Amino acid sequence: MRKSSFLCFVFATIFTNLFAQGQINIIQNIKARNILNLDGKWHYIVDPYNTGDGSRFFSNKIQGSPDELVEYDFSSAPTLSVPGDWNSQQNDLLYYEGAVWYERDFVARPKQGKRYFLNFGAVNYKADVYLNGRLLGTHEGGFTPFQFEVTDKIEDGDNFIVVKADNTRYAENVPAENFDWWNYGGITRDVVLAEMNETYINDYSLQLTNDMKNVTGYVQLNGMQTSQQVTVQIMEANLQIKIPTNSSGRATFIFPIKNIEFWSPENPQLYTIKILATSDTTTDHIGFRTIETKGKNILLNGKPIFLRGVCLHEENPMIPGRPRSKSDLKMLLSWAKELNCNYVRLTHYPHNEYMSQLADEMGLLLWEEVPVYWSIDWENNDTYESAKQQLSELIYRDKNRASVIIWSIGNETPNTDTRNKFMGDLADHVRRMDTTRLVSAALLGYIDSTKTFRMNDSLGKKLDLLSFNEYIGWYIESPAEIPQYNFAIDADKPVIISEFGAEALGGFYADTATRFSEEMQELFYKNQFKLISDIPALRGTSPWVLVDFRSPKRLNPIYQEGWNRKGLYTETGKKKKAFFVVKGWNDAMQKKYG
Ligand code: GCB
Repeated sequence: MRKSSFLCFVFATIFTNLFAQGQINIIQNIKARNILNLDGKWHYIVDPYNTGDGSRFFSNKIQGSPDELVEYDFSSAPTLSVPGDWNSQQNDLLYYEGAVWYERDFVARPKQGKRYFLNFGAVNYKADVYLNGRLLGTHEGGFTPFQFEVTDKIEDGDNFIVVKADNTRYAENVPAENFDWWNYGGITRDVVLAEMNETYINDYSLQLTNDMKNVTGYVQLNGMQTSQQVTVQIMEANLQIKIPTNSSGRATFIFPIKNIEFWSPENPQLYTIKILATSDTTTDHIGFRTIETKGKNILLNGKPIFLRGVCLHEENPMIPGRPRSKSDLKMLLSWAKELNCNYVRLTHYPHNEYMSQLADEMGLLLWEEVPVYWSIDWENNDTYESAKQQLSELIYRDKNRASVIIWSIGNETPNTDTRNKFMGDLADHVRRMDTTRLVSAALLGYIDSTKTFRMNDSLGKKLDLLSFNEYIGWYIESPAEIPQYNFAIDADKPVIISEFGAEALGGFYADTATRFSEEMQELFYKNQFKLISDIPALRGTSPWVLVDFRSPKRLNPIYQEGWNRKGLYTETGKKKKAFFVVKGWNDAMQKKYG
């Protein structure tokens, strides 16, 4: 790279602060740092009666002499793989909900002048984390990352971490007690220890401005040396800007761009980003695109698009449970690609961060969501704070991913005043954090006596998209009756059907009037696509769901056996007949919208 050819602009006075990050303080893209990976086998003790706090499991005591009474012992306890849920690793833990204590030893050689951070990708639902017997802190929310600084607690030599993971469901949690997926518990994502300089690059954002002429964003340092010179480079485009940070360690910038290919599903172009401060350097891969709505259209890089989507749970169908590696997730996204999708709705909670990185690389647009699902304790301020925190952690983590175009603040919630206040405030919060993406929620409509589907959800006003779930032909009558229905959706904004689907047990063939047959599911989609084609503002569909997934609510002993069978693929990756109907629709929409 010829440095002399870099365009260089001194710190511009015009800048936009696109991300106000609130309280979150996590190292951005930590995997690009000098890390010790702490995945692998962790000892565990199942603690259904919550004995561990009183018995001080966190001190990881080893019996010193034969007469000493210690009623637990991690060193001889069995192990679980991390990342991974406990339910899918031990038969007797399949339905377990409660506390499980994890322990792992590691050796560290902390260096003078360095700082150390322990980072968890996710623990479901509540995690109490201890290092060498001392409490580092507690995190709630099962699907977002958190971190603790351990500089003054880490030992030279042997160390141990103890985590109490508790997936008990409570009415005031987010999600609350009732949801249609498996409550997989445990340390479900990676654990790493990062070594950082005293002052390091903690966070950054790079976004294309809506006029597509500039890149704008910020760099945020953490440490004592707050005033530094920072350089941001977009390597393959030979662009860079040099800027000073202020006394809070923050530099905000905007600079014109040249030679940038915009990111899209057809051309998922990513650029190598280097950020160089005096005391630290980091890298990332970022794509540049714009997303907005205009009347009934969704515009990607200024051009109308149709979202050819599908919904997805974060579950590995082959070894039912949370995916344990990036390749598990890649398999799922490849299946969506086979369906000719350009878009995926990641339901109903923040998925693994690899998902948005893979979507960036593979060219898939994403809807990301927080588990404000069905019935939540709308009047409880702690519940609101938890939802807000989970949303903030998700936005903070994924703000540099071009694939992410929609933040969803919830799914199928009742149209009541308390919910409208709760979710209305969440929508405002998203807009304060990120002005570059769309805000949505999967809403519910109603059907009147003339079999007309209508929307009157007052939350709709706060959202950029009118998205709703509908199950005409499955929960309401049967697929053969779908033609009797119609939609009266008079929206002045893009309409997305965020869910519609029917169950079929893969390999069960019968006539179209037989529940759980592949033929009935096939007819459902044929008739649905005819029905929804009449919605003038329809700009996206995400059938429910890509793959059969586990749910303790699905109890039919012949067809379900604990599985929600609305997948277009079976749990072993076999395409059902309906797959081809959905693919046909996606092919047709591709022809129409390009
Ligand atoms: C829904 C929910 C989804 C369920 C699905 C179903 O409306 O949003 O989480 O799994 O219906 O299969 O009933």
